[in-house]
Amino acid sequence: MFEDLKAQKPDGILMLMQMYREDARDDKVDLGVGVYKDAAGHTPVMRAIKAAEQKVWETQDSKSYVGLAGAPDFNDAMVKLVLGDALPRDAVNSVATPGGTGAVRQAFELFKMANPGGRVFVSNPTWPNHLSILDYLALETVLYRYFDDTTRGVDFDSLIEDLKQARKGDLVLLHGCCHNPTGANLTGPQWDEVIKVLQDTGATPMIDIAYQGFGDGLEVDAAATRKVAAAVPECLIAASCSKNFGIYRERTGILMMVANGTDKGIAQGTLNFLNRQNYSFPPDHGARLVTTILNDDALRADWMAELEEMRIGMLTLRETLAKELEQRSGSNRFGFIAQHRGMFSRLGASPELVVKMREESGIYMVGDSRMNIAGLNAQTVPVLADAIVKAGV
Ligand code: PLP
Ligand code: TYF
Repeated sequence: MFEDLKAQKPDGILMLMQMYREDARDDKVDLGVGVYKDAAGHTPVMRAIKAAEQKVWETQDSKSYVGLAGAPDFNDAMVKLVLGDALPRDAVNSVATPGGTGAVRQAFELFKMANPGGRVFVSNPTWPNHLSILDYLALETVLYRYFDDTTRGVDFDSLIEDLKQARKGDLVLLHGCCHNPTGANLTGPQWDEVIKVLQDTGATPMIDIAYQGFGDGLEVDAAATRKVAAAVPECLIAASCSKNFGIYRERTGILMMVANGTDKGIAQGTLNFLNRQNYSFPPDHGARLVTTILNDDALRADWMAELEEMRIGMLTLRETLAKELEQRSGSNRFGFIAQHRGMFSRLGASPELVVKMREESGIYMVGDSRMNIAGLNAQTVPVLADAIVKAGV
């Protein structure tokens, strides 16, 4: 039977990683996969994670199963980190998941269980895995306009026009902060307008927040998620610990579900059921490290300080790149790079120019011209600026 299997479409970002590895040039620049890198191009284990690992190693006396929803103290700490005081704790149902992707997958499955005929509105563009998981689950997807190719900002009027087409029973997927792949984000007042549309249409929001702390800071980056969660009767939130704790391979994330008006036992029980069907108990090691950090004042302060160093470093790279491009192009048309937030910026170059920059200058960005800003350093910013101007972007 397996001979009937068809080749699956590979992930373009992971393919690019492979191409980069195979490129023999030593001046090549990796702006591909969304992994934080320091100035030496290394993805470090954060100091607080190292300390938490030591603490867990010294004190953990069992590796027995935890619970289907994951450790309660992990759930509490993460709900607090993401939602702050926006909602009382018992208004939020939650389960630990394998990474943010696990949370996204569980959220879509939950939606499909609750409303098999519902549609999922996703930004155009969005993270490719959103689309491929939706397609795999055979959920109807509706793209809403998001990015303005001219300004490289959010095409807000079109976004609102498209979101008004959603209705009760539809799911509207929003990026909580640091939009992947564009780097263009809604302002506070724009979020208020989106909330108004959600309230008017009755559509259910789902927020994917994978980069809290990478944009304008831990609190500011969570502000929109908190505002949405407090303003609507039902919502889903998928959060990842991969980036802000630097624990990519540990697979640590959480799905939160606000379901006012639904029996709490049924809401939480359904989340637990979905975990049980898909992988039973969620991974605990990364979750234990995160909990150890969030519940220890000194570790938490050190984690926040290192995260802030990373954020400021990326912001500085953005500003330097925008400045270097202004000098070389004699225009401020690249100013959007300093306005974008998070790891990514969509440059707005054609696929042909992306290939040209890769072949001629060894610059590896994703085919849609998404650049991982953390892939740069003081030496490679001018190299990239030269390549962009030389390619005629
Ligand atoms: N959502 C978005 C938008 C992402 O960019 C990522 C990135 O990896 C994730 C979710 C999930 O990440 P992970 O499953 O590694 O936690
Ligand atoms: O968008 C990114 O680069 C990150 C990492 O299949 C990633 O979110 C990329 C591809 C993938 C899983 C994660």
